[in-house]
Amino acid sequence: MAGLMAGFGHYTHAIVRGIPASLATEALRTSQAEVDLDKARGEHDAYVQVLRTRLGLEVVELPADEALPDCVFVEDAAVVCGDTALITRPGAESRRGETEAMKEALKDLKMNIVEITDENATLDGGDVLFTGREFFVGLSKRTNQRGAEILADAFKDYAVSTVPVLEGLHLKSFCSMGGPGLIVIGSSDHAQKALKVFEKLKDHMLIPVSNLEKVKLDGALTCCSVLINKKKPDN
Ligand code: CIR
Repeated sequence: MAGLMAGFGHYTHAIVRGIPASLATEALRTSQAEVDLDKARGEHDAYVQVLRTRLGLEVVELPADEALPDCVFVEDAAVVCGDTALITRPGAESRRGETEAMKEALKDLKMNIVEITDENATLDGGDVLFTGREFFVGLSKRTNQRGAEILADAFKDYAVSTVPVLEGLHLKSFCSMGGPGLIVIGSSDHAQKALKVFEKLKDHMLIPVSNLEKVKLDGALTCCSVLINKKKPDN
């Protein structure tokens, strides 16, 4: 099996997108909780600030699109690994239009673009976990086997395994990597119990970021940025 990808967990750029007013009323969701648009925007701004100032990333901010209520959840529109960007075909039809602006932004960053054009394939980035050595692709309500096969074709250097997602929206709704040795953890009771263990570790750094509004729309923290480690110069 291949070793850990060089530079895994190091990023130079992040692509994010603004929150349209339609998020509150029209975004897809499984809960009935009411979404406070101002709060959601406030939390999102604070999150983007963390990417920019605490993590030192160059942040590309795509404008919100009222016709795409879920567009802030950019993770689902592309999978970036090394210099290759796979533009997905989101499982929810209302979200398919989100890939256009993402594709243009990734082209501007001189990524090698691969697009899913097969109409039988669906893939949401939220179902794709890259460990630095291999990919795991969740087969969920949003992602199918054909989507996983196309991802395997796009990233031929890495093994790809599928994982059934029986509960929740995506594979990364319940697990995620922050980088080598970096654990990303949610605020649920069982996640907080696990956090108590991690707090005993030396050299850990906790940066709290609130996501209470977007979680009402099934949005996890990783869903709001596409992280890139760019080696090629822009021109
Ligand atoms: C949806 O149901 O598609 C959005 N409301 C939430 C998508 C969250 N995506 C993610 O965590 N990768």
